[in-house]
Formats: sequence, structure tokens, C-alpha cells
Amino acid sequence: MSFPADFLWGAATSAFQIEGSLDVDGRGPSVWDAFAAQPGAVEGGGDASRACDSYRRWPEDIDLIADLGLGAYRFSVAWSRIVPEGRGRIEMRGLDHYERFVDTLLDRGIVPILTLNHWDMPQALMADGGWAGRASVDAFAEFTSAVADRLADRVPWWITQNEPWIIALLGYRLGLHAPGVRDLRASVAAGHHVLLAHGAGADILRSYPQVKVGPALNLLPCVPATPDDADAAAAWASDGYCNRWFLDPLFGRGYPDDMREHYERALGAPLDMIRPGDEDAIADRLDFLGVNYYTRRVMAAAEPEGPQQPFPWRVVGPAGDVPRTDDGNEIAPAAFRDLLIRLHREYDGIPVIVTENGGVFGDTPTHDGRIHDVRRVALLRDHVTAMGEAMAAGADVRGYMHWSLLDNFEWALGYRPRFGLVHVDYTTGTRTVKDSGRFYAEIARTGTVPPDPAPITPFG
Ligand code: IFM
Repeated sequence: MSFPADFLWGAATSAFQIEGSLDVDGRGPSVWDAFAAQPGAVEGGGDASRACDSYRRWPEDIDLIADLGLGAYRFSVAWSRIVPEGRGRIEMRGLDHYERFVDTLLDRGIVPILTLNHWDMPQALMADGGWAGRASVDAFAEFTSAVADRLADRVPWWITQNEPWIIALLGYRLGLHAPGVRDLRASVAAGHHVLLAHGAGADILRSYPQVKVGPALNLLPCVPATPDDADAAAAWASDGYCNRWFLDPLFGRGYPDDMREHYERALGAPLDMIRPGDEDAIADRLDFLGVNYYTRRVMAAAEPEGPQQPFPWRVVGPAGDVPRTDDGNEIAPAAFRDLLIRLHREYDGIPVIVTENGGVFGDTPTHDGRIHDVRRVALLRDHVTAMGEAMAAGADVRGYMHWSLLDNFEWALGYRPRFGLVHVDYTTGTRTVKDSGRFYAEIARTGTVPPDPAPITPFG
């Protein structure tokens, strides 16, 4: 199996998860600053005030990317470094920072893939309800314009929104992420405004002819737990909840009726936050689709049980002893292959960039000072192979960004889950390339998957 010569091999991070330096260069507070400060919100009580210290150590991070031979890097621009008060004043020191960063990537031959909203909305926008309020759409457009004015002449790939479903679910329905809201109606509104903001941002970005724009969706193949018709119906319904609710309007089909009915039943009210014309303002504004893939969902039919469980389905997880990451996710590369083929067939042959894929493996340095994360090597091998199979079946995949370049701040789970190709010692900030990083470097160098995990050679 060999990949096209111009295939983008890269790695991904986001600003809040790696940068630290939260009070530097005029940055304003974000919703995650406020959320992480609440007792019990983040496992281990950690916050992101230092994280990987990448706001200061970014030249070292770019050296790492270059040494790994990666051709692309997906990063995000911290919204509250650019618009500290959420509206109005633009902070030039923030723009200057990202301009230096992008120019250095380009000097090193690394293609920048820029994410605008990776969850760190300015806290000031909570006065209007954050994403649950419609004013968020205009605020996002202001942010997009400011960043585009400075960088659209040299950044080719733009991601408007990262994982709208997770923002709606964890941020506004379950309260497990910032801003910690627990309200189904607010969560539907938030998801809708995130999509509307994608539309508004895409309209701005598409006025720059060389730019390609898309959202990054975390997509979860939903499979029935048993051959029963009821479980098959639950799997399809759950697909409406996590996948089609976002895919269909983005591709000009409007919100799917089946899921709209589930929401209206659960809320006992029409979805009047979706106004006439909104679906048109979301539709057909993507040059590519960013796909974040981690695992699949195994689904069974269930009785709705009130606000905590308002829908007639539940996740039961896979039966038996399946391979799992250290956070319990099933490792399911075949579902990844099938997802990419499905997107190609059902969504107009859309070009895809795999904007995230990875897993939690807690390996740390052993006596030889190295990190032998053999399970991440296997995950990489199996998912890259699955992606190659999907491409052989016709899927138009243009790039693969492993999540993540670095171990980093994993939101409400703090620093325990390690996703990196590169280990970070959080006390000293020292970066050490893991065996998986070397293995991935070999994939990127050759455009093929080595038959066996890593011909390991000393690095650097
Ligand atoms: O760390 C996150 C990232 O910010 C969004 N996608 C999933 C990753 C792993 O949980």
C-alpha cells in the first residue's frame, strides 16, 4: 500500500491544550480558564496555565515536527488572544505571534492547517449565553475576519469549528466541559449556532481564493449490539444524533427529520432557534470535511428516562474482550475504513482530511530513557492501513493528522491521558519522541506502512 506523494502527513494540537502563558500578550480569559478554575471540574485539579508551555517553546515544537519529517501541522489560534473581550478590540500581539508561527512553519516546508474554534471561546461572550446565544455567530465572524486578514494569504487549509457535537453535548448538555451548562435546549441551540458560525466564517474565508475551508466533525459509526430490529433502529437513530445532525445541514440537506422529532419530543417544544433561512446559511460551505475518528458506538434500544437519558437508545459498548485504549475506547480501525467509504458514497465524494485520530496510551520513559508505546504504533499502523483501504475503494482522503503531536492537557481529564507521538515531562517541559513518533516518521518519509512496528533508529 502506498499513498500519493502529495498526501499530507501531519499531527494536530490545539491552543488551550498546549500553550500555557494564559496571561501573556494581552490574552483575555476564555471559557476554559473559568471552567478549569472550578473545584472538581478537572481531574487532578490541573489547569492549563503551563500545559506544554508551547506559547514560549513553539520553535522547539516546530523543530520536532520538522525532525519527524511531517509535511503538515494542524494547530488552533486561541480566540481570546485575538479578541480578548469577545467583541471589538483586536489584540495585535496575538496576531503577531501566530504570524511568526505560520511563517516559521512555511520556512520549514510544513503546511499549516489552522483551526479557528477549538473550544476556547472568550469568557466575555458568556454574557450572551456563549454558543447557546445567537450573538456568538457574529462574534465568531469578527474573530474569523481578524485572523483571515492577517493569514489567509499564506494558510491554505482552514477549519472553522472543531467537533460541534462535543461542544453541544459536553459543554451545554452534560456540563462536563466549559462552560459547564446542563440543559438540552441550550445544547441544541449551541450546536446550531456553531454550525451557523461555520457558515458565516466560511463566507468570509471563501473571499480569499486560495483558501480551502471545512469544519472538523468527530464522527462515530453507530452499530447495533444485536441483530434485533430494535437495536438496528437505535443505531440509526443514534447516528442521527452524533453524525447526520451535523453532516446533513452542512451538505445542504437540512437537519434530518428523524432527529428533529427526537429533539422536539424530548423538549416538548419546536426547535425555534432554527430560524427560516438558517439551513441555507449553513449549507454547502465546505471545500473539504475534517474527520476526527477515535472509536465506534455499539447501540441498543432503550426507554427514555427523563433529562439525563431523553432518547430511545443507549451506548452499551462492545461485548467481549476487544482491544481498547487506556481510556476504554474500543480500537476499531475497520469502522474507520467503513466511515471514510460511507462519507465518500453518501456525501458527494467530498475530499476529506483526517483531522484527528489517535488514542490514550500511558507509556512513560523506561530505564533506557525511551518510550516504547507499542500499542500506539499498532493503532497507527492499523488506522493508516484502514485509511489506505478506504482510498483504494474510492474515498478522496488528502491528509492524516495524528492526535496529537504532544502529550497535553486533555480537558476535564487533565494531564493523565497521554495522546502524544512525543512525550512531555510536565515538570521540566522536556519533549521526548516516542517509538510511535519514529514509526510515524517512517510512514511520512516513505508514504507506506512499514510491515512491522518500527525499524527503530536513534532519533535526532
Ligand atoms: O483532545 C481532544 C481534542 O481536543 C478534540 N478531539 C478529541 C481529542 C482527544 O479526546
